[in-house]
Amino acid sequence: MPKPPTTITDELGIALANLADAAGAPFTPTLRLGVTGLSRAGKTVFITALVHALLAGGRLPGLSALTEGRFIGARLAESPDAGIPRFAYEQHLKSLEGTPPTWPESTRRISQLRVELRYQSRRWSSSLRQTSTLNLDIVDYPGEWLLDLPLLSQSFAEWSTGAIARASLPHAANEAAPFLAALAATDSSAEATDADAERLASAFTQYLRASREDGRALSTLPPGRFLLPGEMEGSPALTFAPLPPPGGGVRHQSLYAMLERRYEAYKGLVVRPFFRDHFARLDRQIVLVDTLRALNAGPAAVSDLETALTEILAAFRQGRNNPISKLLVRRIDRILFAATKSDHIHSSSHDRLEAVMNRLVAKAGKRARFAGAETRSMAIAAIRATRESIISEAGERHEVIVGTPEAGQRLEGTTYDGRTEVALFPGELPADPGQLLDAGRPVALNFLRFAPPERLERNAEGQLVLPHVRLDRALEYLIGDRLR
Ligand SMILES: Nc1nc2c(ncn2[C@@H]2O[C@H](COP(=O)(O)OP(=O)(O)OP(=O)(O)O)[C@@H](O)[C@H]2O)c(=O)[nH]1
Ligand SMILES: [Mg+2]
Repeated sequence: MPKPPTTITDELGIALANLADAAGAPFTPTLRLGVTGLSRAGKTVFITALVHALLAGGRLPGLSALTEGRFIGARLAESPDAGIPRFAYEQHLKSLEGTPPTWPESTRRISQLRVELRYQSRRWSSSLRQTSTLNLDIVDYPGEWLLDLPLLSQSFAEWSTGAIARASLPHAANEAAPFLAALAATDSSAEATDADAERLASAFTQYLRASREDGRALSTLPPGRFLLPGEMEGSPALTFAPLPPPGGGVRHQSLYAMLERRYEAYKGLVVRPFFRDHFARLDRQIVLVDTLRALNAGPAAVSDLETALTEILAAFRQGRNNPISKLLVRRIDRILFAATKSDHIHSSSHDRLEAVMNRLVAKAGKRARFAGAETRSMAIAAIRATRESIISEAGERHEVIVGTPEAGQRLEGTTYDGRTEVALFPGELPADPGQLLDAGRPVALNFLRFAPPERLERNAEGQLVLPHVRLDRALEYLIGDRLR
């Protein structure tokens, strides 16, 4: 039985925060949307595109409040938490609209945005319709930090055993070798020294960094702050590494005991507050998964992604709410599993992409549904960077996508310069998603990263329209019922 991720004090804090939320906004319902996704999954782009579509009246035919003519409009509202930086919406949008357009930078700190949505409720007959308001709160954070959530229910010994076992797997041999060598040269029951701790922590960080390179695309390696330390860089809470538990008792002065204390400090100072303040108070969740990047890297990366998602999602509170639980514990009652960047493949393959997504989150989804939450899988692209076309070659028709690969992207000996448009046949996703986890039946796939779309259309008010794939349907699933 895994330990709960929170202590009783945390629970009290969470309940008080929920009560304060309720008391602070007695007349305006608030929906906290959790945008969950590993590093580079597409969280920042998704939030920017979603907010832009709401503010600028983007093309959202799947959003019923809009098609029924009940959606009045949206505006950015004052943030409810004075201590959290504001999501740099304008800056992210500016980079997407620039010449040439660029994707927003990878996120380095937490930020939040509140969007106020105004609509006419369906509950009233049209002559009596009143304007209602829903506050939509969205938090953005570096994906690396998400990897830490499973640590909350693991002791140092448990985490160490798991981390060393995975570093010893054959597919990790290259990147883990220096760390394993440093570990072999260490006596964990010897007197603790800072020099030893620093040496091990630095070898471990190198290993984490190497596993995250594109070709490997491994996902499950906490601690997240080792790669993005921020102002905590060099502090003891960030200077530890997994150690094999020593035989016999653990002496207080030993290296093992010191690293164990630091591991617990990391959890107490970094992970628990992050979880308590942001993840324990969500109403709805979209889980963004860059399925295609993992597929590109092969079966080891796919199975790694599956493990990471299952472990991370186990840390969330999912289930049905009743009026009391809504006030105190607050549960996530609806989860959308979204395969992102689906514009990297032709829409005729989107069904298969959704099947792959379903397979990756099968365990996590089952657990959530068992607890009473609703789930759905969807292939989406927050911003569509490609168009579709058909190429005939030697009598065969291929469904291709056309776009501009980002500068430096390579395929079959060609390195792209970021300006040349190409038609690409990325390969076919297998009908049986199980094949993607099977090293014996390799699937040849070629996905490239594309630059954001250029020459965008403008709507009647002169605002840019960002093309997307099913962003509207994702939005309808996540908030549609709250705009009724
Ligand atoms: N084609 C396409 N590419 C996308 C889309 N969304 C994200 N990307 C690509 O994925 C990259 C990462 O997207 P981000 O939104 O920054 O990812 P993130 O989850 O915020 O990543 P971190 O901040 O590092 O955790 C972008 O730079 C784009 O290259 C999309 O809808 N379509
Ligand atoms: Mg980001």
